[in-house]
Amino acid sequence: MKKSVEELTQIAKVIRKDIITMLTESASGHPGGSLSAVEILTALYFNEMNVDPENPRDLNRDRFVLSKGHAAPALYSTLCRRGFFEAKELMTLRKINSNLQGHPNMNEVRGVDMSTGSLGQGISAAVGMAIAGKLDGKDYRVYTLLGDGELEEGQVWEASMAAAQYKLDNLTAFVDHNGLQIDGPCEEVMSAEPITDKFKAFRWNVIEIDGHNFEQIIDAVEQAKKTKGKPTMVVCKTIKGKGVSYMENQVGWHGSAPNQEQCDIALKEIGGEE
Ligand SMILES: Cc1ncc(C[n+]2csc(CCOP(=O)(O)OP(=O)(O)O)c2C)c(N)n1
Repeated sequence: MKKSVEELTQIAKVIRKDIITMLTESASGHPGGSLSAVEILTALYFNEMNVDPENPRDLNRDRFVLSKGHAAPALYSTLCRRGFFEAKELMTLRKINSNLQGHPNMNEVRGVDMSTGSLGQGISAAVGMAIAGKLDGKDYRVYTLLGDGELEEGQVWEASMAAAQYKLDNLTAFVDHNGLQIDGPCEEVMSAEPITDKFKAFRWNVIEIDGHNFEQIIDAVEQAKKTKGKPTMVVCKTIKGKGVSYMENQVGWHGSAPNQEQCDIALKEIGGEE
């Protein structure tokens, strides 16, 4: 699927509105880090990735691992709008007996390639999938999305060393570099800076972009495909809570849901078609 930038922009609005309405309905969840990741997910699923909603376990499909699993609402909406399941299911987020639990479950949700939620583990699974692709002689690509707070996990750096060691040029990772984590700015809690230099030192190809700019995301993905012998890390400058003025850059919106009044304001601000 190759949607134009105009089409991607419209889809991103739908996904942002889904995130807000899902969280309002569930009265819990993570809006800030879901909203910062919307363009990255939209570009992957609606422009780049080879996936088939009719055959979600196709052995030759591209894989995506949401390593920052708490951004599940963004992934659920993206999969839903890409055709993996019906929109009415979104409103079951975090309810008892729903498939759409607070963090993604690969055994229950069509299109989810890895169960995540424990930060640091997703990239490690993605490395395993990329190694498997090489061993099986397949040409699928593996994508994974990490948070910048998540980079504080030692396991991320073990996975990164392994990815370089095994020359995983079929692996493209993104850091959602919104500068905030659960308790405050990453700089104050536990700085992973300089992120770009660290991944370069770990022998990755590293690209820095604006994570809300579709042209730059698509271009980075293409550059990654052309890079042979090493994995690519795309460090995406983003805004936590992007698209909702009262949530932007606010630590307090990491893990709290809007009420109905706040929901109405957010939906109006995001705009787009009804
Ligand atoms: C191993 C582990 N430790 C702690 C948590 C709790 N936790 C959930 S989100 C979060 C902060 C993550 O920050 P970041 O990766 O920057 O995510 P974003 O700001 O993009 O939402 C933490 C500590 C977790 N999910 N897993």
